[in-house]
Amino acid sequence: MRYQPEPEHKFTFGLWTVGNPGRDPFGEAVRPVLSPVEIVHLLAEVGAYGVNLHDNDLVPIDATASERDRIVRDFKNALKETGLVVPMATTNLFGDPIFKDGAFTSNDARVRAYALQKTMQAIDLGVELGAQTYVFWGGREGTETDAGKNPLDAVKRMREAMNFLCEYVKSQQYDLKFALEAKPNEPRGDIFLATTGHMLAFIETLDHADMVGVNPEMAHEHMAGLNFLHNIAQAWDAGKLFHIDLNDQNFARYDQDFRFGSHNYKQAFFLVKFLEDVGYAGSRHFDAHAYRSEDVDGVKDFARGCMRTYLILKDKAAKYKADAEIQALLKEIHAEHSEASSLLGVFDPQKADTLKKHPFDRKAISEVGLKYEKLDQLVFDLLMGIR
Ligand code: GCO
Ligand code: MN
Ligand code: MN
Repeated sequence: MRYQPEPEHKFTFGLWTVGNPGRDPFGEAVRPVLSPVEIVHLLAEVGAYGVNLHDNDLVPIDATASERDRIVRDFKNALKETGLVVPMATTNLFGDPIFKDGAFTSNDARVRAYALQKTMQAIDLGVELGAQTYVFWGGREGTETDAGKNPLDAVKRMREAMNFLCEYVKSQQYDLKFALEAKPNEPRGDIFLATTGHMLAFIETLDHADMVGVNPEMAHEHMAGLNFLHNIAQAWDAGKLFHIDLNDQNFARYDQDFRFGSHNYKQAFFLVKFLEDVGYAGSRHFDAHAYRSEDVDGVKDFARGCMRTYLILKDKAAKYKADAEIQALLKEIHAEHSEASSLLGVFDPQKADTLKKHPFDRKAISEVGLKYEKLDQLVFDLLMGIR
């Protein structure tokens, strides 16, 4: 069957995504709360490859040691039965009231220490389940007023926590990488390290920068009005695209977490095309949830839709490559001007001298139209199934 998800596509969902019962700040749950075991079976039914989790999506924060062991055992059995894997895990450092003013950036040393303790335990759990990527999303690491918290302290505390946890992973000899996920706001008024670009710069200041990359989320960059593809390209160029959260969202809105491709077809297309072109080999993780209008069947429609859309766009990307008219236009647009390109590249004094004397016909160069209108319309036709 066409557009059928296969394990090789590495489609994953969080327990919290398909498990989202539709609760929001204005209303109660509209769907039953599914157990982790039920969610694993649901994901297997729709054809997902893996399931990711926060510590407390699986083990309640107040569980005793024996409860924990029973829950983890049942969950592992469900994984075994279905063949699903757990490629990524993370810590819930935002749900419990103790984190009301952040975790690693809290002003209270007791909260910061508890956050480290909770994360070390959650890392142990993730590794026990087979995770090789560990995500950090600092949902509560921010402010509503800058009166209470010093942003300079916050960045230093965040660094201290990351350095501590990298050392912890090394001391345990875990095969685990960290992926930092940015979001500009919500649930805090402003969240520190607001975009993927901020995260990339921050990572370079860490003691073990090689262990740490990013987990960019499409909706989060769109909330900030940014071009997701550009940020993904920069992360890829830096060798830091360790994980990705795919979803969708109208620009400049609250965190909508819509089904992948539900809103911005074109951005989603160029993103899929990029991931496939460069050979991104990590999980395609859908961090989204079904509309609040849906029941459990609607949740399955949502999950199938995320994967189907990805595969349709992947197919469109292949068609783009095979389309003679599009390729001819691209060839024209990217035509080599060898006389000029020989003057570019690595500096040498001779080259600089030649370049300084080289005549450029500014008028002739600028008079040529670039045909992007034509190309973009061809892209539209392709996406709409006209070509
Ligand atoms: C959000 C975030 C989260 C994180 C998750 C894993 O906006 O709520 O995207 O879903 O991705 O907590 O870190
Ligand atoms: Mn989100
Ligand atoms: Mn996310």
